[in-house]
Amino acid sequence: MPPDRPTSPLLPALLAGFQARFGAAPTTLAQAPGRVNLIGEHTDYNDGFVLPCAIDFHTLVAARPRSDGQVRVLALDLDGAGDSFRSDATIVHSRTAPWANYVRGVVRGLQQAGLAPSGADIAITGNVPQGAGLSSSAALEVALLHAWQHLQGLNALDATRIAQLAQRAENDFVGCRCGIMDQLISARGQAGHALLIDCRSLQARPVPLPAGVAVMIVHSRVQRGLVDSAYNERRAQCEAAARHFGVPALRDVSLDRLQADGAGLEALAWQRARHIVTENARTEAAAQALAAGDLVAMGRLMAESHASMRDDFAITVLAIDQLVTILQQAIGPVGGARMTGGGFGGCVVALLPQDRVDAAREAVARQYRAPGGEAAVVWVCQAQAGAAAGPAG
Ligand code: GAF
Repeated sequence: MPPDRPTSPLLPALLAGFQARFGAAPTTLAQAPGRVNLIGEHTDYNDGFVLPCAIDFHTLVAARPRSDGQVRVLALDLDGAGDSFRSDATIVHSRTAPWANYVRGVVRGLQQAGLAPSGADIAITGNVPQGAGLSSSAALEVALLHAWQHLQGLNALDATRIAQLAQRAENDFVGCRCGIMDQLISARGQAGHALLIDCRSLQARPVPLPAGVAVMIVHSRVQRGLVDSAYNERRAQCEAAARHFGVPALRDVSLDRLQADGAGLEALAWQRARHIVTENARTEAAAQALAAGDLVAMGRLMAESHASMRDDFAITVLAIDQLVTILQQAIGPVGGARMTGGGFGGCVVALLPQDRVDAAREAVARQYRAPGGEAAVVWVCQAQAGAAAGPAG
Protein backbone atom coordinates (compact mmCIF):
# COMPACT_ATOMS: atom_id res chain seq x y z
CA MET A 1 0.00 0.00 0.00
CA PRO A 2 1.28 3.49 -0.75
CA PRO A 3 1.84 5.69 2.30
CA ASP A 4 -1.14 7.88 3.26
CA ARG A 5 1.01 10.93 3.43
CA PRO A 6 3.68 11.50 0.82
CA THR A 7 7.18 11.74 2.20
CA SER A 8 9.73 13.47 0.03
CA PRO A 9 12.98 15.38 0.48
CA LEU A 10 11.31 18.10 -1.61
CA LEU A 11 8.62 18.65 1.01
CA PRO A 12 10.16 21.41 3.18
CA ALA A 13 10.78 23.73 0.21
CA LEU A 14 7.30 23.02 -1.15
CA LEU A 15 5.61 23.81 2.16
CA ALA A 16 7.63 27.01 2.56
CA GLY A 17 6.88 28.08 -1.03
CA PHE A 18 3.17 27.40 -0.60
CA GLN A 19 2.99 29.40 2.60
CA ALA A 20 4.92 32.32 1.11
CA ARG A 21 2.79 32.51 -2.07
CA PHE A 22 -0.65 31.76 -0.67
CA GLY A 23 -0.36 32.92 2.95
CA ALA A 24 -1.63 29.66 4.47
CA ALA A 25 -0.56 26.04 4.82
CA PRO A 26 -1.75 23.37 2.35
CA THR A 27 -4.31 20.80 3.47
CA THR A 28 -3.37 18.07 0.96
CA LEU A 29 -0.18 16.56 -0.40
CA ALA A 30 0.06 14.30 -3.42
CA GLN A 31 3.05 12.54 -4.94
CA ALA A 32 3.42 10.65 -8.23
CA PRO A 33 6.49 8.95 -9.71
CA GLY A 34 8.08 9.05 -13.15
CA ARG A 35 8.71 5.79 -14.95
CA VAL A 36 11.17 3.78 -16.96
CA ASN A 37 9.91 1.27 -19.50
CA LEU A 38 11.93 -1.96 -19.61
CA ILE A 39 10.42 -3.09 -22.93
CA GLY A 40 7.27 -2.61 -25.03
CA GLU A 41 7.64 0.71 -26.86
CA HIS A 42 4.76 2.40 -28.74
CA THR A 43 2.72 -0.74 -28.11
CA ASP A 44 0.38 0.93 -25.60
CA TYR A 45 -1.71 2.87 -28.15
CA ASN A 46 -1.88 -0.30 -30.23
CA ASP A 47 -3.74 -2.04 -27.37
CA GLY A 48 -0.60 -4.10 -26.71
CA PHE A 49 1.77 -4.92 -23.83
CA VAL A 50 4.29 -2.81 -21.91
CA LEU A 51 6.65 -3.59 -19.01
CA PRO A 52 7.46 -0.39 -17.10
CA CYS A 53 8.32 0.33 -13.48
CA ALA A 54 7.78 3.49 -11.45
CA ILE A 55 11.07 5.07 -10.38
CA ASP A 56 12.44 7.09 -7.50
CA PHE A 57 11.94 10.47 -9.14
CA HIS A 58 8.61 12.12 -8.45
CA THR A 59 6.36 15.16 -8.68
CA LEU A 60 4.95 16.59 -5.49
CA VAL A 61 1.83 18.75 -5.25
CA ALA A 62 0.57 20.72 -2.24
CA ALA A 63 -3.03 21.93 -2.35
CA ARG A 64 -5.65 23.81 -0.38
CA PRO A 65 -9.30 24.13 -1.46
CA ARG A 66 -10.82 27.51 -2.33
CA SER A 67 -14.51 28.26 -2.15
CA ASP A 68 -14.50 30.95 -4.86
CA GLY A 69 -13.85 28.61 -7.83
CA GLN A 70 -10.46 30.13 -8.54
CA VAL A 71 -7.43 27.91 -9.25
CA ARG A 72 -4.08 29.54 -8.49
CA VAL A 73 -0.92 27.63 -9.35
CA LEU A 74 2.69 28.06 -8.28
CA ALA A 75 5.43 26.23 -10.21
CA LEU A 76 8.24 26.20 -7.68
CA ASP A 77 10.85 24.84 -10.10
CA LEU A 78 10.13 27.45 -12.78
CA ASP A 79 11.34 30.45 -10.81
CA GLY A 80 8.02 30.64 -9.01
CA ALA A 81 5.99 31.07 -12.22
CA GLY A 82 2.26 31.24 -11.68
CA ASP A 83 -1.05 30.67 -13.41
CA SER A 84 -4.67 31.26 -12.50
CA PHE A 85 -8.01 30.33 -14.02
CA ARG A 86 -11.52 29.38 -12.93
CA SER A 87 -12.44 25.77 -12.23
CA ASP A 88 -16.13 26.40 -12.98
CA ALA A 89 -15.84 28.07 -16.39
CA THR A 90 -14.68 26.96 -19.85
CA ILE A 91 -10.94 26.41 -19.64
CA VAL A 92 -8.83 27.63 -22.53
CA HIS A 93 -5.16 27.05 -23.34
CA SER A 94 -2.46 29.22 -21.88
CA ARG A 95 -0.47 30.71 -24.76
CA THR A 96 2.34 32.00 -22.58
CA ALA A 97 2.97 29.08 -20.21
CA PRO A 98 2.98 25.63 -21.85
CA TRP A 99 3.52 23.92 -18.47
CA ALA A 100 0.24 25.41 -17.21
CA ASN A 101 -1.69 23.49 -19.84
CA TYR A 102 -1.07 20.25 -17.94
CA VAL A 103 -2.85 21.76 -14.93
CA ARG A 104 -5.61 23.30 -17.03
CA GLY A 105 -6.03 20.02 -18.95
CA VAL A 106 -6.45 18.03 -15.74
CA VAL A 107 -9.10 20.42 -14.39
CA ARG A 108 -10.86 20.41 -17.76
CA GLY A 109 -10.81 16.58 -17.65
CA LEU A 110 -12.45 16.62 -14.21
CA GLN A 111 -15.10 18.99 -15.55
CA GLN A 112 -15.77 16.76 -18.55
CA ALA A 113 -16.06 13.72 -16.31
CA GLY A 114 -18.81 15.58 -14.40
CA LEU A 115 -16.73 15.75 -11.23
CA ALA A 116 -17.12 19.51 -10.68
CA PRO A 117 -13.55 20.35 -9.59
CA SER A 118 -13.34 22.86 -6.78
CA GLY A 119 -11.14 25.92 -6.79
CA ALA A 120 -7.73 25.39 -5.19
CA ASP A 121 -4.36 26.87 -4.42
CA ILE A 122 -1.73 24.52 -5.84
CA ALA A 123 2.06 24.43 -5.55
CA ILE A 124 4.14 22.03 -7.62
CA THR A 125 7.71 20.77 -7.38
CA GLY A 126 9.52 17.64 -8.54
CA ASN A 127 12.74 15.92 -9.49
CA VAL A 128 11.71 13.90 -12.56
CA PRO A 129 14.22 15.06 -15.18
CA GLN A 130 12.37 17.16 -17.80
CA GLY A 131 12.58 16.29 -21.48
CA ALA A 132 14.43 13.05 -20.71
CA GLY A 133 11.59 10.67 -21.53
CA LEU A 134 11.00 9.63 -17.91
CA SER A 135 7.38 10.85 -17.85
CA SER A 136 7.58 14.08 -15.92
CA SER A 137 4.30 15.17 -17.52
CA ALA A 138 2.42 11.99 -16.58
CA ALA A 139 3.74 12.33 -13.00
CA LEU A 140 2.42 15.90 -12.89
CA GLU A 141 -1.01 14.96 -14.23
CA VAL A 142 -1.37 11.98 -11.89
CA ALA A 143 -0.19 13.96 -8.84
CA LEU A 144 -2.67 16.75 -9.64
CA LEU A 145 -5.55 14.30 -10.00
CA HIS A 146 -4.63 12.66 -6.69
CA ALA A 147 -4.60 16.09 -5.08
CA TRP A 148 -8.11 16.93 -6.35
CA GLN A 149 -9.34 13.47 -5.44
CA HIS A 150 -8.17 14.01 -1.87
CA LEU A 151 -9.39 17.62 -1.69
CA GLN A 152 -12.90 16.63 -2.72
CA GLY A 153 -13.11 13.04 -1.47
CA LEU A 154 -13.78 11.74 -4.98
CA ASN A 155 -14.01 8.06 -4.10
CA ALA A 156 -15.05 7.11 -7.62
CA LEU A 157 -11.55 7.93 -8.81
CA ASP A 158 -9.50 4.76 -8.43
CA ALA A 159 -5.93 4.54 -9.74
CA THR A 160 -6.96 3.30 -13.18
CA ARG A 161 -9.57 6.04 -13.60
CA ILE A 162 -6.98 8.60 -12.55
CA ALA A 163 -4.62 7.28 -15.22
CA GLN A 164 -7.37 7.49 -17.84
CA LEU A 165 -8.23 11.07 -16.91
CA ALA A 166 -4.55 12.01 -16.99
CA GLN A 167 -4.12 10.47 -20.44
CA ARG A 168 -7.20 12.31 -21.63
CA ALA A 169 -5.80 15.63 -20.41
CA GLU A 170 -2.69 15.00 -22.46
CA ASN A 171 -4.58 13.74 -25.55
CA ASP A 172 -7.38 16.28 -25.66
CA PHE A 173 -5.89 19.37 -24.09
CA VAL A 174 -2.09 19.26 -24.41
CA GLY A 175 -2.27 17.67 -27.87
CA CYS A 176 0.01 14.62 -27.62
CA ARG A 177 -1.88 11.46 -28.59
CA CYS A 178 0.06 9.33 -26.07
CA GLY A 179 -1.05 5.90 -24.91
CA ILE A 180 -1.82 5.04 -21.29
CA MET A 181 1.45 3.47 -20.16
CA ASP A 182 3.03 6.46 -18.43
CA GLN A 183 -0.05 7.52 -16.50
CA LEU A 184 -0.96 3.95 -15.54
CA ILE A 185 2.44 3.02 -14.13
CA SER A 186 2.66 6.35 -12.29
CA ALA A 187 -0.72 5.63 -10.69
CA ARG A 188 -0.34 1.87 -10.10
CA GLY A 189 3.39 1.11 -9.79
CA GLN A 190 4.52 -1.44 -7.18
CA ALA A 191 7.73 -1.25 -5.15
CA GLY A 192 10.33 -3.75 -6.31
CA HIS A 193 8.31 -4.73 -9.38
CA ALA A 194 7.78 -3.95 -13.02
CA LEU A 195 4.19 -4.28 -14.27
CA LEU A 196 3.24 -6.25 -17.36
CA ILE A 197 0.32 -4.11 -18.48
CA ASP A 198 -2.22 -5.25 -21.04
CA CYS A 199 -3.14 -1.87 -22.52
CA ARG A 200 -6.44 -3.20 -23.85
CA SER A 201 -7.89 -4.66 -20.65
CA LEU A 202 -5.74 -2.43 -18.40
CA GLN A 203 -4.97 -5.47 -16.28
CA ALA A 204 -1.47 -5.46 -14.84
CA ARG A 205 0.65 -8.35 -13.59
CA PRO A 206 3.46 -7.45 -11.16
CA VAL A 207 6.80 -8.96 -12.16
CA PRO A 208 9.39 -8.91 -9.38
CA LEU A 209 12.77 -7.47 -10.27
CA PRO A 210 15.26 -10.25 -9.43
CA ALA A 211 17.54 -9.73 -6.43
CA GLY A 212 20.99 -8.55 -7.43
CA VAL A 213 19.78 -6.94 -10.67
CA ALA A 214 20.24 -3.20 -11.18
CA VAL A 215 17.97 -0.98 -13.25
CA MET A 216 20.25 1.65 -14.75
CA ILE A 217 18.96 4.71 -16.60
CA VAL A 218 21.42 6.61 -18.78
CA HIS A 219 20.40 10.04 -20.08
CA SER A 220 22.00 10.64 -23.48
CA ARG A 221 21.66 14.44 -23.03
CA VAL A 222 20.05 14.53 -26.46
CA GLN A 223 16.92 16.56 -25.76
CA ARG A 224 13.95 15.08 -27.51
CA GLY A 225 12.99 17.35 -30.41
CA LEU A 226 9.73 17.51 -32.44
CA VAL A 227 8.56 14.72 -30.19
CA ASP A 228 4.84 15.30 -30.37
CA SER A 229 4.61 15.60 -34.15
CA ALA A 230 6.79 12.53 -34.82
CA TYR A 231 4.96 10.59 -32.10
CA ASN A 232 1.54 11.46 -33.48
CA GLU A 233 2.75 10.53 -36.96
CA ARG A 234 3.84 7.06 -35.77
CA ARG A 235 0.48 6.60 -34.13
CA ALA A 236 -1.35 7.57 -37.33
CA GLN A 237 0.77 5.08 -39.31
CA CYS A 238 -0.11 2.29 -36.89
CA GLU A 239 -3.80 3.14 -37.05
CA ALA A 240 -3.68 3.13 -40.85
CA ALA A 241 -2.02 -0.31 -40.78
CA ALA A 242 -4.72 -1.63 -38.41
CA ARG A 243 -7.40 -0.31 -40.79
CA HIS A 244 -5.69 -2.14 -43.64
CA PHE A 245 -6.10 -5.41 -41.73
CA GLY A 246 -9.65 -4.53 -40.68
CA VAL A 247 -8.87 -4.86 -36.94
CA PRO A 248 -9.35 -2.42 -34.05
CA ALA A 249 -5.60 -2.26 -33.32
CA LEU A 250 -2.29 -3.86 -34.34
CA ARG A 251 -2.55 -5.98 -31.19
CA ASP A 252 -4.89 -8.13 -33.27
CA VAL A 253 -2.36 -8.85 -36.05
CA SER A 254 0.03 -11.80 -35.84
CA LEU A 255 3.42 -11.91 -37.56
CA ASP A 256 2.08 -14.63 -39.88
CA ARG A 257 -0.84 -12.44 -40.91
CA LEU A 258 1.45 -9.45 -41.40
CA GLN A 259 3.64 -11.52 -43.68
CA ALA A 260 0.75 -13.15 -45.54
CA ASP A 261 -1.63 -10.20 -45.98
CA GLY A 262 0.63 -7.18 -45.68
CA ALA A 263 1.47 -6.87 -49.36
CA GLY A 264 -0.98 -4.00 -49.92
CA LEU A 265 0.62 -1.90 -47.20
CA GLU A 266 3.23 0.58 -48.31
CA ALA A 267 6.74 -0.41 -47.19
CA LEU A 268 7.04 2.13 -44.38
CA ALA A 269 3.68 1.24 -42.84
CA TRP A 270 4.59 -2.45 -43.04
CA GLN A 271 7.81 -1.83 -41.12
CA ARG A 272 5.98 0.22 -38.47
CA ALA A 273 3.49 -2.61 -38.08
CA ARG A 274 6.26 -5.19 -37.83
CA HIS A 275 7.80 -3.29 -34.93
CA ILE A 276 4.51 -3.33 -33.03
CA VAL A 277 3.70 -6.97 -33.75
CA THR A 278 7.16 -8.23 -32.80
CA GLU A 279 7.49 -5.86 -29.82
CA ASN A 280 4.28 -7.21 -28.30
CA ALA A 281 5.65 -10.75 -28.51
CA ARG A 282 8.99 -9.64 -27.05
CA THR A 283 7.32 -7.87 -24.15
CA GLU A 284 5.33 -10.91 -23.08
CA ALA A 285 8.47 -13.05 -23.41
CA ALA A 286 10.47 -10.48 -21.41
CA ALA A 287 7.99 -10.61 -18.51
CA GLN A 288 8.52 -14.37 -18.38
CA ALA A 289 12.30 -14.05 -18.61
CA LEU A 290 12.39 -11.45 -15.84
CA ALA A 291 10.11 -13.48 -13.58
CA ALA A 292 12.44 -16.46 -14.10
CA GLY A 293 15.50 -14.30 -13.38
CA ASP A 294 16.82 -15.13 -16.86
CA LEU A 295 18.95 -12.07 -17.64
CA VAL A 296 20.46 -13.67 -20.73
CA ALA A 297 17.07 -14.02 -22.41
CA MET A 298 16.10 -10.58 -21.15
CA GLY A 299 19.24 -9.04 -22.64
CA ARG A 300 18.59 -10.67 -26.01
CA LEU A 301 15.01 -9.37 -26.07
CA MET A 302 16.17 -5.87 -25.16
CA ALA A 303 18.72 -5.93 -28.00
CA GLU A 304 16.06 -7.07 -30.47
CA SER A 305 13.71 -4.37 -29.21
CA HIS A 306 16.31 -1.68 -29.75
CA ALA A 307 17.10 -2.91 -33.27
CA SER A 308 13.40 -2.90 -34.09
CA MET A 309 12.97 0.67 -32.79
CA ARG A 310 15.98 1.72 -34.85
CA ASP A 311 15.30 -0.13 -38.11
CA ASP A 312 11.53 -0.58 -38.31
CA PHE A 313 10.03 2.18 -36.19
CA ALA A 314 12.80 4.74 -36.83
CA ILE A 315 12.60 6.46 -33.45
CA THR A 316 16.22 6.27 -32.31
CA VAL A 317 18.98 8.76 -33.06
CA LEU A 318 22.67 8.07 -33.69
CA ALA A 319 23.87 9.11 -30.22
CA ILE A 320 21.32 6.79 -28.58
CA ASP A 321 22.39 3.89 -30.82
CA GLN A 322 26.00 4.49 -29.83
CA LEU A 323 25.13 4.62 -26.15
CA VAL A 324 23.21 1.33 -26.38
CA THR A 325 26.18 -0.35 -28.10
CA ILE A 326 28.59 0.90 -25.42
CA LEU A 327 26.34 -0.45 -22.68
CA GLN A 328 25.72 -3.77 -24.41
CA GLN A 329 29.46 -4.32 -24.77
CA ALA A 330 30.17 -3.33 -21.15
CA ILE A 331 27.38 -5.53 -19.78
CA GLY A 332 28.07 -8.66 -21.86
CA PRO A 333 25.54 -11.46 -22.37
CA VAL A 334 24.00 -11.37 -18.86
CA GLY A 335 21.63 -8.39 -19.09
CA GLY A 336 21.06 -5.78 -21.78
CA ALA A 337 20.28 -2.23 -22.84
CA ARG A 338 17.82 -0.45 -25.10
CA MET A 339 16.35 3.00 -25.66
CA THR A 340 13.37 3.63 -23.40
CA GLY A 341 10.34 5.88 -23.93
CA GLY A 342 8.90 7.69 -26.92
CA GLY A 343 12.23 8.13 -28.73
CA PHE A 344 14.19 10.79 -30.66
CA GLY A 345 16.66 11.25 -27.80
CA GLY A 346 16.20 10.88 -24.05
CA CYS A 347 17.29 7.82 -22.08
CA VAL A 348 18.59 4.28 -22.39
CA VAL A 349 17.61 1.63 -19.84
CA ALA A 350 19.95 -1.20 -18.87
CA LEU A 351 19.32 -4.28 -16.74
CA LEU A 352 22.50 -5.79 -15.36
CA PRO A 353 23.98 -7.63 -12.39
CA GLN A 354 24.81 -5.20 -9.56
CA ASP A 355 28.47 -6.12 -9.82
CA ARG A 356 28.61 -4.88 -13.44
CA VAL A 357 27.30 -1.40 -12.60
CA ASP A 358 30.71 0.21 -12.07
CA ALA A 359 32.09 -1.24 -15.31
CA ALA A 360 29.05 0.01 -17.24
CA ARG A 361 29.33 3.45 -15.65
CA GLU A 362 33.00 3.68 -16.52
CA ALA A 363 32.46 2.57 -20.12
CA VAL A 364 29.82 5.26 -20.60
CA ALA A 365 32.02 7.95 -19.02
CA ARG A 366 35.00 6.95 -21.18
CA GLN A 367 33.35 6.29 -24.53
CA TYR A 368 30.22 8.44 -24.79
CA ARG A 369 29.71 12.11 -25.55
CA ALA A 370 26.49 13.72 -26.80
CA PRO A 371 26.69 15.65 -30.11
CA GLY A 372 27.05 18.85 -28.03
CA GLY A 373 29.98 17.35 -26.09
CA GLU A 374 28.07 16.60 -22.86
CA ALA A 375 28.73 13.46 -20.84
CA ALA A 376 25.81 11.13 -20.16
CA VAL A 377 24.08 11.12 -16.76
CA VAL A 378 23.70 7.74 -15.05
CA TRP A 379 21.12 6.84 -12.41
CA VAL A 380 20.62 3.46 -10.75
CA CYS A 381 17.01 3.41 -9.66
CA GLN A 382 14.66 1.41 -7.45
CA ALA A 383 11.16 0.43 -8.55
CA GLN A 384 8.65 2.41 -6.50
CA ALA A 385 5.00 2.32 -5.49
CA GLY A 386 2.57 4.42 -7.52
CA ALA A 387 1.02 7.74 -6.59
CA ALA A 388 -0.37 8.59 -3.16
CA ALA A 389 -2.16 11.50 -1.51
CA GLY A 390 -2.93 12.40 2.07
CA PRO A 391 -3.48 15.22 4.54
CA ALA A 392 -0.68 17.76 4.75
CA GLY A 393 -0.81 18.10 8.52
C1 GAF B 1 5.54 8.08 -24.56
C2 GAF B 1 4.03 7.97 -24.46
F1 GAF B 1 3.54 8.89 -23.59
C3 GAF B 1 3.58 6.56 -24.04
O1 GAF B 1 2.19 6.46 -24.08
C4 GAF B 1 4.24 5.49 -24.91
O2 GAF B 1 3.62 5.40 -26.16
C5 GAF B 1 5.74 5.75 -25.05
O3 GAF B 1 6.03 7.08 -25.44
C6 GAF B 1 6.38 4.83 -26.05
O4 GAF B 1 6.29 3.52 -25.62
O5 GAF B 1 6.12 7.95 -23.30
